[in-house]
Amino acid sequence: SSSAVSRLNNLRRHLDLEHASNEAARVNGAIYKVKVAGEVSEALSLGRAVVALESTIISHGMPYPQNLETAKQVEAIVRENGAIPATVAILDGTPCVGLSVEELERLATLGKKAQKTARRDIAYVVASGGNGATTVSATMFFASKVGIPVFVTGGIGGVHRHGESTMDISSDLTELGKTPVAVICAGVKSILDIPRTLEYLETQRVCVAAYKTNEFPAFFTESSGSKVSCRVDTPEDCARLIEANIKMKLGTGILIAVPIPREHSTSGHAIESAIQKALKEARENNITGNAETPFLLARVNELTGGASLASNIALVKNNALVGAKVATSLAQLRE
Ligand code: PSU
Ligand code: MN
Repeated sequence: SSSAVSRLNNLRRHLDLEHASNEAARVNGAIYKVKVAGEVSEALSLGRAVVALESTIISHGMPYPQNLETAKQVEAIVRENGAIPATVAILDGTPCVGLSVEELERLATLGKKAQKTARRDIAYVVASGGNGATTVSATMFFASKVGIPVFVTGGIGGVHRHGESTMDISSDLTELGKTPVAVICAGVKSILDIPRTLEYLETQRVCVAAYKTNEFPAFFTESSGSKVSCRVDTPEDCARLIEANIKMKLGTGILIAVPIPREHSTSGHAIESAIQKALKEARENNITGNAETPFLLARVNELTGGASLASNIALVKNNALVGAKVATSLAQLRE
């Protein structure tokens, strides 16, 4: 049957990958290869649904112990909805796709002692045998490498406010321009410049879809005032979009923006004043580069008395629910 043929093809692709990574990776006696968890590799070889998850949100995006609790709950939601979770991180220099509970605990307790690992940082963390928590750009790289087309997170990086002069533009956006993985998020935080982020994504040729809305969401709130050109209303719509992108070999990523459920959104005014204050503090204390996003996230949380963290946790869980359904729809479509 056609489904048996497609399973066989999946298996073949999978074996090729393992083979290629073993061959190509031997340099100076060290084996530079990606460690794929058993259940993840099995699901991939059988063409079953897998959802990739990032780890900077654990180490730098949330405080302990909420980070660990959330990471475990997100994995549980993915499973309850028919997919296998694959959290990505670099542990002792080895890139891992799919972590055990002990490994999640290790990352959560390391917190900011883990290295925030964007795409540019991968070689250094691997070469120095370090512990790296992967951002959206690095997670996309590994998801694509092992053949996971769906990836769930909270929010992605973007063009920072005043990015037109500082040139602080997250490599998440360029990675979306060159890696065919669908990233499911709640939009972009208003610590960033949302209209410029959308302009930059267009330049990078990225399809930006909004889920059950025509407007791009702003992470803590449903609306940003910016419209998108693509609307999706069901997991099946998302799966067809992802499949079209793969079949057409466009090579670019897809951003699927799911608005925060209304009952969990934090009042726009409270957030905006906290963001203004945090941005001013960042400027006064000269906090720039890859330290800026973690600083702003932590300060906005403190200034809103934990309200922003509660919203953040709720929206990540909602994204995990949608992402798992998208991954299962996609697996069905490809049978
Ligand atoms: N936005 C959030 N939470 C996060 C991040 C962004 O609401 O944890 C993390 C993600 O890992 C994202 C990274 O990929 O920050 C972007 O960092 P930068 O702005 O330095 O590129
Ligand atoms: Mn940056």
